[in-house]
Amino acid sequence: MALALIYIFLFSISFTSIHTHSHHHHPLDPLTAKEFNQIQTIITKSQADPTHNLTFQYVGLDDPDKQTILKWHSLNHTTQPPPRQALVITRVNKQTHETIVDLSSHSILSTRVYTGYGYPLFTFEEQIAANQLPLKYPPFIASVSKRKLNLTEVVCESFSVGWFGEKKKDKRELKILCYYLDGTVNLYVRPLEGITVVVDLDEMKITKYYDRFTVPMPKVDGIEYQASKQKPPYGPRANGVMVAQPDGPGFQIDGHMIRWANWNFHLGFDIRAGPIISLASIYDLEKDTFRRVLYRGFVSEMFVPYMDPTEEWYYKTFFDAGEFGFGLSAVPLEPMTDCPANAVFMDGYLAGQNGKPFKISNVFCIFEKNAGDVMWRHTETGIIGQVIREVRPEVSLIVRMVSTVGNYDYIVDWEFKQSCSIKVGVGLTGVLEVKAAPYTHTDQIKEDPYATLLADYTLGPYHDHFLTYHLDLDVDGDENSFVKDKLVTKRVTDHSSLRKSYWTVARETAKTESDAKTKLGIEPVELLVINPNKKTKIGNHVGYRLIPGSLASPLLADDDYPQIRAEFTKYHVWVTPYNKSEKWVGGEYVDRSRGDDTLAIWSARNRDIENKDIVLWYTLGFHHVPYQEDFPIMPTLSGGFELRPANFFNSNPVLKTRIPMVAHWRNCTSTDT
Ligand SMILES: *[C@@H]1O[C@H](CO)[C@@H](O)[C@H](O)[C@H]1NC(C)=O
Ligand SMILES: *[C@@H]1O[C@H](CO)[C@@H](O)[C@H](O)[C@H]1NC(C)=O
Ligand SMILES: *[C@@H]1O[C@H](CO)[C@@H](O)[C@H](O)[C@H]1NC(C)=O
Ligand SMILES: *[C@@H]1O[C@H](CO)[C@@H](O)[C@H](O)[C@H]1NC(C)=O
Ligand SMILES: *[C@@H]1O[C@H](CO)[C@@H](O)[C@H](O)[C@H]1NC(C)=O
Ligand SMILES: [Cu+2]
Repeated sequence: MALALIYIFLFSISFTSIHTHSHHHHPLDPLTAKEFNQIQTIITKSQADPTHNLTFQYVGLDDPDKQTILKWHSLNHTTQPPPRQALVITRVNKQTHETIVDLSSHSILSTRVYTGYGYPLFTFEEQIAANQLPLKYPPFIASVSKRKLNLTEVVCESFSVGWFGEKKKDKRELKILCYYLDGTVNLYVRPLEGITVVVDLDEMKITKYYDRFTVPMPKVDGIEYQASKQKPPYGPRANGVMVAQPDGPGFQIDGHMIRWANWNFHLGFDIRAGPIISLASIYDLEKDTFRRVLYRGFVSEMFVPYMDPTEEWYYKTFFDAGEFGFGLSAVPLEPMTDCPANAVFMDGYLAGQNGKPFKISNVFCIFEKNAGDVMWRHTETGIIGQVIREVRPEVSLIVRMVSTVGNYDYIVDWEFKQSCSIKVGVGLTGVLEVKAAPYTHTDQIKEDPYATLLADYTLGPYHDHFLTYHLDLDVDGDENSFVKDKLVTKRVTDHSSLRKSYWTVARETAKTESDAKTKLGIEPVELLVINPNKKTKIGNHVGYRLIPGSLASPLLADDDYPQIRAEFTKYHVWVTPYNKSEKWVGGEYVDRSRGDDTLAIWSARNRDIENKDIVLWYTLGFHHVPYQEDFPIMPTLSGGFELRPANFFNSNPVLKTRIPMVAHWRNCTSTDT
């Protein structure tokens, strides 16, 4: 649920953003401000009827074909890059238009009207406009008076409405919920419960209004989170720690290419996905070459269903990437708090509803993390007269973005390690979406509240967060296979051992998509993407391993409407053959979608995936039962997963990793006597 407040942040001033220049665009670079302007002009000029209102719902790079990119990449970027093209999704005259614009020839390559059930992302501007409507709507004003509240202290926010079995094509709608400030900025914890406002976005007017009941407004005390507003007694204060890299960062950024330690990758930005990691390769010291690992990785969708089936809450089943934009909801990162002192920042650009470019300052931060962890160690005391100790501190590279989708803040980290793992992390923090209720003690609750009582008049409804990642692994080339190494118990039956049992590894190679669908946490299994055409010197297939984390399976019934739309959460892992148009697991158009364009549908074709260019889809999740300590602000709840080399190298790259250099305090040492 994107909100007006974020809009203000968007204008904040950039701090230490790096402005790197390279002569050529990388073909995967996100669209620039100049390109957004160019697209806006081309699309506006092409309008058949200029009296029709035109809104830009999505503008992003239409990435070139993978083989074209790979060829260009393998020729060391010496050839002409493929032409820059953009995908533009607009709404004109109540229709969704999909246009491909070629930026080198300034022309429209193709255009079509999408007539399916779903709708594109919401723009900020239409949400802001919709949020203002109740404040001028007489029945709403009457509801506010009836509750003896002050209209000037009311703010409203937008929520997507989902799909619940309607047969006729739905309208583009939002539900608007309103909150009461009156002495707080923590608006989400003070809802005007009982009121539902439905806005038709094409007409931009209220089409339905219900005020079904009144409950007490949650209290204003105890919900303040701003440090400046806290009153004594205070909690403990930690001593400061200095993070400094006086010799500068150990990575290089050239445009959007990032080079650090043994890693090399491209970092893109998209309003739907947020960060996109491309062409991640690792330098193999022994082979003296970069070897490919991950062609592309990004958050494809985030599904957040709430478990309260009542009239005011049942529809809350959000698809944050496809409806609100994970990147569109990104907020500028603050130096020293969101990211450490040694971080560098990158800005992001997007198109506003009018198509004009818009900057999000500091949308990414990039830093070397040296947090006192150990990469590896050993103390050897087994040799008489000697103690051998070797330790390598863990230093890794982090790329971070924070997406604040209304009340929730998601901290998205991509971490690159010198051990050649990629760790993907997500942190959930921010403010719970709460429900006002007439309770001040659990003893008063007689029926299932679908929630935890968090404070007076405040329930925290149960819900889930599922994040599905698109992971196009290209392990040492694009032809890969997905294998499951099952750990199986064997009985010793021939008395050859005093043992009665042991476990061993039974490899299964997924031949088709249905072989690959995996529910984890039931049987022990190692999941790998291997290159069946490449072996290490000693004969193992080179591979990368998925170490799953934050496992959660959907608990909704398969035939429940939100679950039909989110069927991609049914398995933790899916594998599909690479297909450029299969990017968004919930479908290209997610708002009001009906599940007819999801990963589950694509995968039902049961295509061959053995020794093919394949894409791994991993869903991590959290079942969230709120606790009192999640209120009025939620300490970060973290999860993630790891992609770790598995027989990828002939010799372990960590052996050659050196202890970090000693930092030089040049200016201090000279005066320090
Ligand atoms: C265009 O938008 C304006 C402002 O929202 C509205 O007054 C007008 O009716 C719209 N025009 C059409 C053709 O939809
Ligand atoms: C690209 O660069 C690498 C390393 O510098 C070199 O080995 C390779 O031959 C180059 N390839 C081409 C096509 O120039
Ligand atoms: C309503 O709030 C405004 C400021 O937000 C304040 O100026 C006004 O006095 C309030 N009115 C009442 C009746 O409390
Ligand atoms: C790629 O995927 C789309 C959507 O699932 C499908 O319509 C199309 O036929 C696929 N293309 C190929 C070459 O399989
Ligand atoms: C050292 O001091 C000089 C002059 O004050 C300054 O320009 C320079 O940036 C400083 N170097 C470091 C590493 O702080
Ligand atoms: Cu939650």
